[in-house]
Amino acid sequence: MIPIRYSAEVTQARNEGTAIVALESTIITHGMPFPQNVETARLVEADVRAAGAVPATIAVLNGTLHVGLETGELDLLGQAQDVAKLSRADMAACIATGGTGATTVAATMIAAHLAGIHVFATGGIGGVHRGAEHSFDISADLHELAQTPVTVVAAGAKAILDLSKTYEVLETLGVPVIAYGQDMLPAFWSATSDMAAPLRMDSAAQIAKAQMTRTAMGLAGGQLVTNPIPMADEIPADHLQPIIDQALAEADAQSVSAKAVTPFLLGRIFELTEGRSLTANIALVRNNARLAAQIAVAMGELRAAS
Ligand code: PSU
Ligand code: MN
Repeated sequence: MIPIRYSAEVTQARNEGTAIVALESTIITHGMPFPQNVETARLVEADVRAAGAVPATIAVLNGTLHVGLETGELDLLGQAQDVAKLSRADMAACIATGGTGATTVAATMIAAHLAGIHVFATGGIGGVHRGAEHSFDISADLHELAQTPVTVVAAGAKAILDLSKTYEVLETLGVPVIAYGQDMLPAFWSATSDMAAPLRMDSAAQIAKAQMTRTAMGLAGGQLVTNPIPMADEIPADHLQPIIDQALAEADAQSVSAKAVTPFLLGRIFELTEGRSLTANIALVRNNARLAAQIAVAMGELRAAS
């Protein structure tokens, strides 16, 4: 009885057993400016297809949960004003009241799981904000990773966050954090950080097998795959640090709180880097889409072989 609509492409993939990769929509409505948001969403979908899987961009449109957006729907969402930012707490209410909302990492995981999709690509997950000991601002994305069986490919947690507290919470919640192809955790716009990754894997097949093993063992939850931004596109951490500090100070001075924090910080960092943060963000999401597609294809092959 959930009003759910699959795009034509996703319907066909479900019928034929083609690998599917979920994509979120908050990055479109709240994470990037128009028109780069729509252009990026299209490129990311094309990257998934080029790697042999089918993209399913997820959003709630007029009370219907959409799994896969048709061209016109993506255009509308990318330009719409006052779209809600949906997480676990408010997705059902949005559907029930006929609203329109973009899905965060947490809400996209829930929708993906409902649709039988096991892999999801985004830019960066939410996490523990700096100063969380005062604000208690910890993204619902972390708890979602602990309970919903979807592998999330991201370039790490966003570097605006308190990264060490974010990874401590993930460890406490029992979420596997896997760095792809390197020993250190990436830091969103930067390919590396000073933190060693809890786990390292070097192939999509290993990552696929790890998620399937978790599920077979009856362990709830997904995995976070942290995929470093390609070196050519990264912004070195020491260049970004003063800019992030300035954006954080401005958010504090203007009492920005709750759901508005992350969009405010991303927007200010875009302005302060004169667009460089957006170029990097686009490169890392596309890179994540390619890896997610490989993982989804590998899961399909493992399932067929078992
Ligand atoms: N990745 C990006 N840009 C974004 C996001 C992810 O490159 O804007 C979004 C995701 O939807 C994520 C959300 O779930 O930011 C985190 O918001 P919050 O910190 O309010 O939980
Ligand atoms: Mn928050």
